[in-house]
Amino acid sequence: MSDRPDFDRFPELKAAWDRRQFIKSAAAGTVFMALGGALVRIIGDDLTREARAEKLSDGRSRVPPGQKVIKALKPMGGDEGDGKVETFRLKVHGAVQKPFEVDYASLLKLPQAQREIDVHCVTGWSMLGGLWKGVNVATLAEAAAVKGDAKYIIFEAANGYTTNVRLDEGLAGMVTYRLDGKPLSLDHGAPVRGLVPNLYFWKSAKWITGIKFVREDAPGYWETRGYHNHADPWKEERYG
Ligand SMILES: Nc1nc2c(c(=O)[nH]1)N[C@H]1C(S)=C(S)[C@@H](COP(=O)(O)O)O[C@H]1N2
Ligand SMILES: [Mo]
Repeated sequence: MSDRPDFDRFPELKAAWDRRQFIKSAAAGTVFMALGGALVRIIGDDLTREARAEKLSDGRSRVPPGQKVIKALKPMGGDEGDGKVETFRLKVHGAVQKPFEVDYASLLKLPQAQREIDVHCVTGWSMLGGLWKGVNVATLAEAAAVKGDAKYIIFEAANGYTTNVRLDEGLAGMVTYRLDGKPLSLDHGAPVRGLVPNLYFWKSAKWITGIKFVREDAPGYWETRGYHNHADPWKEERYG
């Protein structure tokens, strides 16, 4: 190869060169390493590599920069609610003409949605292609007759957790009680959690209790603790 340095003259460049070749072949997917005389194939991270090549309809890579694809959600903790369908209530309120509250049975009587939504955790993992069932935020907004001057949505959860999103981005979300056909487990927000696509996963409130439409933005739990106010994974808006 022509750009290979002359290692007799520049021995200090050898390590960097080897590393570069390694990274190039890793990007191509297959890595062979000489180990004690034998060529050993090192299995790359196929899930991440394959998904990286996929494009969303608007041309963005399906996997945002700096993310690694994993097969299942990781429980990331938080101050849990009681997880029970019997006590579940969701309040839809704020800048709306018809505020209302639904229990679990009433939530199931609203028009239901089933959507494939990728999630991206700020700590660096993504889970792609989960099939989430629930009710679209847009459905709840319509039922509540959101006022024209509402600009943001605050998702409210058990024990005071909140997260703020722009109105249009929140309206693209849902409240969900089922992932891949199974009820949510307690650590993932049972019985119902928020789910906001295209923003880091902390914008998806577990153990949801309310959706509040507001005129003024109000940074939430993580947003007031150093996380980015907007949280676009493709712009790596991780920290504020
Ligand atoms: N109510 C509530 N929702 C929450 C959180 C929380 O602490 N409390 N943590 C957020 C963060 S930081 C992440 S990464 C995701 C994690 O969801 P998971 O535990 O289902 O993976 O939930 C988000 N929703
Ligand atoms: Mo997180």
